[in-house]
Amino acid sequence: MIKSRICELIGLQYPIFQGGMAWVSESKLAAAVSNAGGLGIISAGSADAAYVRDEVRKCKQLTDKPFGVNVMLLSPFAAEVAQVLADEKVPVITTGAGNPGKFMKIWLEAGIKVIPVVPSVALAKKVESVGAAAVIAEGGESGGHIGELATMTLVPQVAEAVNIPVIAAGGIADGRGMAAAYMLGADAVQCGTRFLVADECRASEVYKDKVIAAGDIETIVTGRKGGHPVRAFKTPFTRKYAKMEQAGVSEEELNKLGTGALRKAVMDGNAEEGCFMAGQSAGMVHKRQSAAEIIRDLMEECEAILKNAPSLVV
Ligand code: TUI
Repeated sequence: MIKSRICELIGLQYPIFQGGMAWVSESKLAAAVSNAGGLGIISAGSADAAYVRDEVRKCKQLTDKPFGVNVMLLSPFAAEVAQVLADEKVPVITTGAGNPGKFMKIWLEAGIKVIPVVPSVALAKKVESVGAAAVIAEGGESGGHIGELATMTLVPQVAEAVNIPVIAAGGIADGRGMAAAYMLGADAVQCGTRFLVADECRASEVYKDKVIAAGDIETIVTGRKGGHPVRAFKTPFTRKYAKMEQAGVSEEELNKLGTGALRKAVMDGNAEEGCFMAGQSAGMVHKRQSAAEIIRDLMEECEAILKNAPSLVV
């Protein structure tokens, strides 16, 4: 058993969050993770309020355990999704790609535990001061939209700066990373890439095969120039995007190329035009498993490492 304040706070068996991945994390995956004792998270991504309400209701049918919804704050539908989540009184909301300040009031009034992703100490302190229940400190090893710092440096600095629990994310895909996160001051971990290959995950076969086949230097970051850096697998899409970026192509052109590219990867398995977002930990993901098996393996590995740790000190 690993004790964690986050388990008591949310009512979880295990201190493991499944990252909210746009297009990927739907109710089926989230419910499977929650039923296995972790925190399953539905991604609202850029979807509208009707889709999100439907997914939340499906998840409530599939599990009686706590689950969360991730709100991507750059979404044009963020405000209407925020209201639906307050109406539905979802147990947990995580946020990404921005400061959730303007939605805190309606979420807290609905009794929701709000757990923002923070890329810096400054935002961690700010959201703590307005009522966040915990923060997810996500380093740049992660997939998708990323911040500046790495997990190794971000987690201890955030843990020192706030009193609320810290969930470490970015580069964590096995029990070794989970044990390390504890040493850095985290109370739990969030994994995205490892859950991409879960049996219950809807990602296309092509997407899952890419994760399993990935080596250590298989990802690239594009979009730094436009201020929205995104980590994804090196594919024809990212190579083209990177070239256009280097050539100084306008934001508008780049956005045109990027629109729909994640959907093409997740839903169609389009290896040519798809944007396959994934973290650096893809190189550590070797097999397909159920969500319950992933959680069991993470816990067993982490516990074995932590139990053995005293032997390192003589
Ligand atoms: O959000 C993510 N990962 C994502 S979002 C996404 S969809 C997207 N696609 C293209 C461009 C942009 C987004 C795919 N993957 N992770 C959490 C995360 N949040 N990473 C970084 C941040 C972040 C960045 C700045 C959070 C807050 C923030 O605040 C800035 C401020 O206002 O202080």
